[in-house]
Amino acid sequence: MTGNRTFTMIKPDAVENGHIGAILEKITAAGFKIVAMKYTQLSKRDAREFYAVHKERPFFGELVDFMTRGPIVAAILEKDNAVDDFRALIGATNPAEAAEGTIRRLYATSIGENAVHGSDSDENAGIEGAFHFSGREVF
Ligand code: 3AN
Repeated sequence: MTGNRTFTMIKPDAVENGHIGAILEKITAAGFKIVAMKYTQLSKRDAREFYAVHKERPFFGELVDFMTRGPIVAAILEKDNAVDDFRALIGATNPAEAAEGTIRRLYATSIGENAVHGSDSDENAGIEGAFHFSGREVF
């Protein structure tokens, strides 16, 4: 059985480029309900913890610098089959390979600065949502 929640961030590049409104419009038009949302900025410590699975990758330092350089929008989204449907809506990690009409194809500039995050499993959706929101805010 697949879960009905996922977690997203509109990343600093998309915020800087003025795409918050357009991205939220795509998300809600695709049938996702926004369960919780906040405009915030990650500290280096937050970003290192959030992306800890990537800490051995060569781009880790770059990823942490990028994710902390400006504000983000963090949100928990609800829809049937939320994780997979949201990954389809955002498109491939590399915007050059992302399908036509996907959020990354429309708004991302590179593999490193790719506009949005989407959880890759139900388990990670729960962990990532809990990282950014307390139970009181979410339920
Ligand atoms: P996704 O975000 O599509 O799940 P992951 O989990 O492979 O992709 O990568 C997490 C984040 O790390 C990406 N969103 C991107 O910002 C960054 N990233 C991935 N690959 C690279 C790369 N080759 N160079 C720079 N940053 C990268």
